[in-house]
Amino acid sequence: MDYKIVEAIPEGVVIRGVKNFELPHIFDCGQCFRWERQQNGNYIGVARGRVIELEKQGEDVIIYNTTLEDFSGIWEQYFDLQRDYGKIKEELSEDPLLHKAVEYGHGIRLLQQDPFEITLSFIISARNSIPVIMKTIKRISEAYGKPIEYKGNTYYAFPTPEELKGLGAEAFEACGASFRSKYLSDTVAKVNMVIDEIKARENSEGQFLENPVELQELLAYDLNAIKALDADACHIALQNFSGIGPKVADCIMLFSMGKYSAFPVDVWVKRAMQHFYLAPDVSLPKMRIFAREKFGELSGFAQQYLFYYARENNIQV
Ligand code: 8HG
Repeated sequence: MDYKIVEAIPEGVVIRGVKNFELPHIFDCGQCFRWERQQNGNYIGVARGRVIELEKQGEDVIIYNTTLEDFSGIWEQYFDLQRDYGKIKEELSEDPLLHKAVEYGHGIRLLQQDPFEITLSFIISARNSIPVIMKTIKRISEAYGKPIEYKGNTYYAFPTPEELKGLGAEAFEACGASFRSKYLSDTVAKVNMVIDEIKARENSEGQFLENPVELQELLAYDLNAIKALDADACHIALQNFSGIGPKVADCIMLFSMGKYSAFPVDVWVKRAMQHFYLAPDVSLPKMRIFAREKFGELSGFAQQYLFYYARENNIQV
């Protein structure tokens, strides 16, 4: 556990005695797209249908615009505060090469984000840059998500599957998703198919178990069922959606499904691996296998320290 206590204050909550928690490391390390740095160094973000603002003061982290109830129901888990990142960093730092990247991003934590939002977000990430990914997600949210007022500004929640139901590719094209638009409308349709089917079956008791083949097909696109699979099965299942290859599947399972053995290899991680460990001609799948054998259940954490280090330092090979 990486904090001591949490207390209510009039503006929100304050988490005291927080360790391994640096706002720029967490929000600028590539895992999330809906957090914006403010001039005073605070970050305002939209997550789980809410807007919150974070400020770090010494060993305390203040969350504005929230309650103790939401802290224990949402934010404690979202910020992965139960985990001891000191222990993870200690283990990873045994490797002298990784030590440098861990030191650099010492306040990184992996957020536990929403699977539907992250699935669409990382479909958008394919062959894209982070500022453009952020802009596209913002436009989709503005067009279809619920408005939320905070400090005189309007923010927009990421839309639910129901709010996106029936949209064709052109709707996502209008938000800037370009060639990924078809993948988005396809994925939204499949997720809604599952939701509708589960609802229908709940209404007609008993039928649920009578059609096992159909049920299997259905579960193939059920993000909750996919999240419950083991890491390798999860990685395969996510690639049933269109627009999801090995790299995007790794990001989705790492950032929203708690699969910490995932090791997404994008251009930055590739450069970092080449810089620290490998010859330049190793293929991406081989790099993934090498890293997962080396870092095991901590692969996802190692990947995040490497990604942040490589991107912030603009390392070239
Ligand atoms: O956290 C990330 N890890 C990896 N490996 N790749 C990422 C992360 N975040 C992120 O946006 N990407 C992808 O990297 C998206 C995009 O293709 C590229 C931007 O540098």
